[in-house]
Amino acid sequence: MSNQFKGLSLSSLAKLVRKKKNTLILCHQNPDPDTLGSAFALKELLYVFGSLSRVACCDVPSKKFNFITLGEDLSYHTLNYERIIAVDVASPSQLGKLDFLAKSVDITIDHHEMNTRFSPYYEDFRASNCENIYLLAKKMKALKKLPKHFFECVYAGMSSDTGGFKYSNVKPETMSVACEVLKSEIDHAEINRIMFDSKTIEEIKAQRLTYEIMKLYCDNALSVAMFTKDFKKENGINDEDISDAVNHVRGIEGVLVAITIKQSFDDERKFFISSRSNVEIDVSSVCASIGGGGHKRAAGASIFCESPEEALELVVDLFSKAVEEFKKS
Ligand SMILES: [Mn+2]
Repeated sequence: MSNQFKGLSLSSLAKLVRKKKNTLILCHQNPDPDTLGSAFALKELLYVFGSLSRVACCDVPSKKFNFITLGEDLSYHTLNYERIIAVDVASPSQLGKLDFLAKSVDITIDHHEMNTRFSPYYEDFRASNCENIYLLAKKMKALKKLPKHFFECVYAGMSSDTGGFKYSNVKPETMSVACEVLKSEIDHAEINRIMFDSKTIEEIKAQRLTYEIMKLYCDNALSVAMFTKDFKKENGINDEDISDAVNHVRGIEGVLVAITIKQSFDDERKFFISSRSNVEIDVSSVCASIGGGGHKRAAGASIFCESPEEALELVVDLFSKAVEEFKKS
């Protein structure tokens, strides 16, 4: 991993962010509440210091997250930005179709341990990147000047990346930040209801289908659901409807690692892999071995294969090894 860029301290980051500049804020592809929350919280923070900004993402976010995006259009427009900041983006490939902007990124603010440091960066391996934005605002003594929307964004990212504060990434310091954020009197229950307890009919249908197509390997310790392009078309489900599928196949007793494989609609040779680990199996290093990355217990990658069968075989082989090694240890 090339280390040509230097890491920034929180105070040097604060100094840079304080400078008044038109800013483009970049989110990662398939945007989740942490990247969106980081972007819109940062936008509010920049506004306090007189900088106008626009948020861009290669994919259209789910309408569910309108409380974060305020319904803004996140498509990229070529404008004269004086600064580009990427948030919750671990590598250029995570920018998807906007990856051509990676070279122009001035600052990356991230929390992924596998960050490739493709620009000058600030990193703190917090449970969510939104905590980094909150701590930046605190460092800049801006908390009292920020609107409720800032705190809603931060809370959404924190709750989303911790699965509602229940994943292993939750540390005492996570709860300390959450405690401070809750003092802003946001409606946290409503945010959680929107993110976790409200599903479209298509998502419910996709959930049922996920259990139907799921296969188990390694004596039921590895669960895999493969969504081919044809299967998705036949059943009228899109990738957004199955964004949570990996968590469904993860929730089966005895499963140590859960995987979903999604064939791309645009390029049938392309397959997106999402993986989750219920134990001390580091799925980010498995994903890194095929060009992906993420967190120890939640990681992803994209691979190219000639057929869904080939993709399935490759993925099952790779993760079976990790599962078997863990069982032996
Ligand atoms: Mn994140």
